[in-house]
Amino acid sequence: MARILSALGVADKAFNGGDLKVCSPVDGAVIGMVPQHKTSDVEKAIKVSQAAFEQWKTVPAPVRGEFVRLLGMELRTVKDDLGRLVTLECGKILSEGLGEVQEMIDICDFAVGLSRQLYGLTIQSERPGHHMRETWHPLGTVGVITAFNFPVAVWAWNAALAFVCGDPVIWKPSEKTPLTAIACQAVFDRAVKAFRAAGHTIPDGLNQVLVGGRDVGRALVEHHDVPLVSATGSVPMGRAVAEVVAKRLGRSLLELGGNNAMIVAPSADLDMAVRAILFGAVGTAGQRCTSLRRLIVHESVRDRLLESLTKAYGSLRVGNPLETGTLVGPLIDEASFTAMQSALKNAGAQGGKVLVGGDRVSDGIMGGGYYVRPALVSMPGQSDVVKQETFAPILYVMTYKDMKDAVALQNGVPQGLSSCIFTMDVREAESFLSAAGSDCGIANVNIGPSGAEIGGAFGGEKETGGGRESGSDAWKTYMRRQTQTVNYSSALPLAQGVVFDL
Ligand code: UN1
Repeated sequence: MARILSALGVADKAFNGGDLKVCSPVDGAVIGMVPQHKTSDVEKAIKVSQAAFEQWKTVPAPVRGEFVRLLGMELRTVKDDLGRLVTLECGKILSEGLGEVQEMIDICDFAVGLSRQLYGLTIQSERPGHHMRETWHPLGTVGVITAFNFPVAVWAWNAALAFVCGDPVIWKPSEKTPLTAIACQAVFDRAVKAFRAAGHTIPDGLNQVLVGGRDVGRALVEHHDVPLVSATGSVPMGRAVAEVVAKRLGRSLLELGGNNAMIVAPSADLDMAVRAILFGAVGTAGQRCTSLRRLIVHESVRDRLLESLTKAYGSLRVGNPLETGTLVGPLIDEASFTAMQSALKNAGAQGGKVLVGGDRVSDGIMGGGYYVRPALVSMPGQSDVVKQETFAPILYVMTYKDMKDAVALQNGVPQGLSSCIFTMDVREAESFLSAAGSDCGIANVNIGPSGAEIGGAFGGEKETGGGRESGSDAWKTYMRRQTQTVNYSSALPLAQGVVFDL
């Protein structure tokens, strides 16, 4: 642990001697005692951030992009160590830890290109000798609140865009995963050094990490000098953030819970569906906001699909996420295990039947990790427990007769993040993607609901919060739009033909 942190350039005092105890979900061992910030530090950080903004907003966007290019280069050199640290701190298997760092590199590359493409518009004016345009300007400090399950990539989605858009970032990571955040700050600092060595100017404090609890998060969210708060996490957390930000008429970008479904139609390639279901439902031990939680399968293929799935579930290797061959690592902590057990109990009370899994795994497991066998639960319908997001590997299975009912089930939950259909029927596929189909922010055909690429806008509707991060034109949220009208004539005509002469 100490070796990885020092390889990443993290100073000893950043993870020793503090009062925030960080435990690895892999074996429960204490891997850091991190010093925490106080609410009074928030005000200081915002001051530094504002000063950074004054300078950074005047740097040409392509030069800001050059900084993000260097950040991407630094990330490439630390991919192995940072990926391993992600695994140690949040428990996802190493391949996914590395994948998360790759996602950071990808968004940096995307942002570099974007830095030359923050395009506005020209607009035809109704008045002679006038022209109009729309220009995007830097917005100001972006407060980024992230969850334990994607401890580094979600910061990168926000930060890479914020930096090219001309905005500083103040990052409040999950209290469960501060070490990876501190490591990212060290990587960031090296990119700053390289940028300066190349003769560029960059302000101090363009990115700052605030480690702390709810009070620190709240002070950040409440502050009127944080024009945008981008928050990832649970629905209750997002609701609280949205209320506070709305009260001061700030902008929030929310990426909250998902309750993602797959519809499996009679024509589906079942072998492929099984593979997609496995990655979707048990990958990251069911702790992605995009994890597959509901299977809506046509009654004619239910038995065949469940037979293959039960078999596949039975042979999943649950254990040390650092070992090759492991597909399911630990849950983040005991509370998560308890929540899973209580969801399974509720499912039973609501007529569900556990087909496989759900139990704690202790064979060959080290120390105090909470490892579970992913559960497959057959449900008679979409009862309350199915409508809730339980952040654990539970997959509820329901059946349908008519595609219309399947889509109604898919849409019949409060969350609206990701969705997918397995079918070979182009009518079914296109209907699912149509306005009358999936109501989610993400809708896929013949791939699972998780593991989105960075190029698309990421986020969802309803209780998922409506925000969009990452690719496409998500950058617009990080900038302010200005409509400009220029009169190059010698007259002063008013719009709408209004006459106002002395
Ligand atoms: C999350 O779980 O908060 O689409 C983000 C995915 C990943 C991101 C998940 N690219 O599953």
